[in-house]
Amino acid sequence: MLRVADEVSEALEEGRAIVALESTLISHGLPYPQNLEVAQALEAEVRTTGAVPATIGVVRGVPTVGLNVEELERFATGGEQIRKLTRRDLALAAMQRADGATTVAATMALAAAAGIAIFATGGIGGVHRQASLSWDVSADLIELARTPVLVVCAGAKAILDLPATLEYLETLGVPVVGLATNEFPAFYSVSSGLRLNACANDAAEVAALWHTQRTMATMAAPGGMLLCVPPSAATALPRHTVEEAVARALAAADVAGVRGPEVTPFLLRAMAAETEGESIATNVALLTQNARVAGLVATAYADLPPLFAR
Ligand code: PSU
Ligand code: MN
Repeated sequence: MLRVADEVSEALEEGRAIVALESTLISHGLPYPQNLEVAQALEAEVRTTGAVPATIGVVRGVPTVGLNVEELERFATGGEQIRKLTRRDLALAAMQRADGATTVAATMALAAAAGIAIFATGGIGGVHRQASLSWDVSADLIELARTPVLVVCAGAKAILDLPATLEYLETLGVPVVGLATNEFPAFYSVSSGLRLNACANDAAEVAALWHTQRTMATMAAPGGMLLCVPPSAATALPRHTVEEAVARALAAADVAGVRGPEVTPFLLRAMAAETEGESIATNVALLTQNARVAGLVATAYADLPPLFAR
């Protein structure tokens, strides 16, 4: 039911550091060939910290933790042949032996099933703007509430309603921690104006906090945690540039009548067009940074005493 790459299962057995990576951003979040380059660069970045990368997806129906080189290439070039799978889609894809890229929600579920506790992505899904009309709230948020995985991200994607996303995470009991910041980053931009109530100064402090949460799992905190890393100032985009592009991207989505799982990939493509590719450069830079941070946290976490249920 679950295929774990040899390198990953050896690292699991030996209690070494592992970082899960998702595949939706490869198949549906970035254009080819940047997506393939990024997929490989993220794995390389994790390795520089001494941790083992495990890119997750569903290969011909088999949930796979640690895609190999050929599979990464197929996921990067497959376009619409590769489904976008969130948690609800996993069983159907398995039964139909389909290829599918996993979202943050589905990647968390499969990482936890394999015993991996740390995961890096770009921006999580969240509460969409106008969600009070569309009810479009990403399954990523609910997954954070119930699955014990630390997700390293640059906040929620800027196309979303960020204040509502933060409120909803609070409702769900998910800790949102800033890395050396007290502010929720805005994915393409450093600043959102939204305050966080928890800040960790470095990777060791994040690992200690995450380890503490895991030891308290049965009494108070069964789910995950969000670590927010602001994009580097050198590659971040100004907020007003992003907001203008988001407004035009949302208008285009409205005209095109896009709904459901298509909304996020459509908006990301529209953002790239509106910013003449700048949003892609920012997205790639923050992904790389998050992979490195997750690797550092994972190596610090691996040095802490093992838990009963890791
Ligand atoms: N981060 C990126 N690019 C992406 C995504 C995240 O930098 O494409 C993906 C993630 O897989 C996330 C998904 O789970 O977008 C959210 O989709 P939705 O809004 O349909 O839940
Ligand atoms: Mn959605």
